Amino acid sequence: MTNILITGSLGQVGSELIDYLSASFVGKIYATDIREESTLKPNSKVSYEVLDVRNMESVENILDEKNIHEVYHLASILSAKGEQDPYMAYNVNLTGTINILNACVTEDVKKVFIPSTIGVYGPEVDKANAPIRHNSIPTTMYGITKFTSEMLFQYYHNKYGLDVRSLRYPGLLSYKVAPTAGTTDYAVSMIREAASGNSYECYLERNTKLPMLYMPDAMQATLRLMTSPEEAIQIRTSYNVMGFSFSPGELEEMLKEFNPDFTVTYKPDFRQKIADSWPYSIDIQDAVNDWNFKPEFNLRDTVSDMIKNFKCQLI
Ligand code: NAD
Ligand code: AKB
Repeated sequence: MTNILITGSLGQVGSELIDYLSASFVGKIYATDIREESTLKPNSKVSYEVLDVRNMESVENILDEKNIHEVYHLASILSAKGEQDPYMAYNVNLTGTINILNACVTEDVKKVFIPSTIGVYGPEVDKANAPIRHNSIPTTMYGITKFTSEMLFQYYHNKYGLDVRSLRYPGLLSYKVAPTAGTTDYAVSMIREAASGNSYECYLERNTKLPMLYMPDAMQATLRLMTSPEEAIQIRTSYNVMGFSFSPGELEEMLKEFNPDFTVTYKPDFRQKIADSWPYSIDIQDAVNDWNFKPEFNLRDTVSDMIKNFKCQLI
């Protein structure tokens, strides 16, 4: 029996990860978030609790009271929201993360998953196939907090033997819970509007290419990383993972194959600068070699599956 705690569980990733974890683990899942009301669908293995990860005492108490063995720490302020409130992003992303790491050591938690992001790269990085180890300095508060967090993962592993594992997710594409706080969110919105028969106004330029991954592949990668033997995990900062890269213009062209009347206008805002600081593809070879990362969806299959599911939601 494995008791699992998830922080930030009501977000785009958490609300999907819960289904994957409850299907593959025997035990209890404690889903938490700062929000008072749960939006999760009923599941006998899952109970919901309010938890603000900035509060160290609350973090320690819940790990102790619920006898937690594994933590999936997803609570975070993403890139766009982070630029609107950098101080909050610092507190949630860095204070929250060190609270989790420290409490996992004191409460003897066995394993921790904490996602990182392509936001750890800065504008000087090689844009194509960006390497895991890099010297570019991120220019967003989100990137600064995630880059520092990666160093904390390695520090807690080396100093305390804490089994911290991490993936640098690229932009995640999904249809269940809408992303609201990031820079790559445009892609989900554009696909949803095309499926709904609407037009779309894009806040990034037509040619801005970014790495992406479909949610089922992100979830498979997360489970594969977390169930791999400890000795297989060679990277203790964070592994790069991605499925494919595209620009808003390329996505628009593909969506026209599904809806020939679909139109997009381009009106870049502050998120353009964030996107310009990120690479358009990242080197995934370590994930392939160490624990057999193997994404299955290409862009066309992803778009087709998302359109089908968005259309079902409209009925
Ligand atoms: P999200 O914004 O959809 O969800 C984050 C959740 O954290 C929200 O439900 C929010 O209420 C909660 N939260 C905020 N402050 C909190 C606090 N103080 N205490 C507890 N909960 C709090 O984000 P997501 O897309 O689900 O991201 C999950 C993780 O994956 C993050 O670490 C993010 O950096 C990473 N990631 C996501 C993407 C992506 O495309 N979605 C890409 C790269 C990395
Ligand atoms: C964002 O755009 O902030 C996220 C991410 C790539 O980390 N989707």
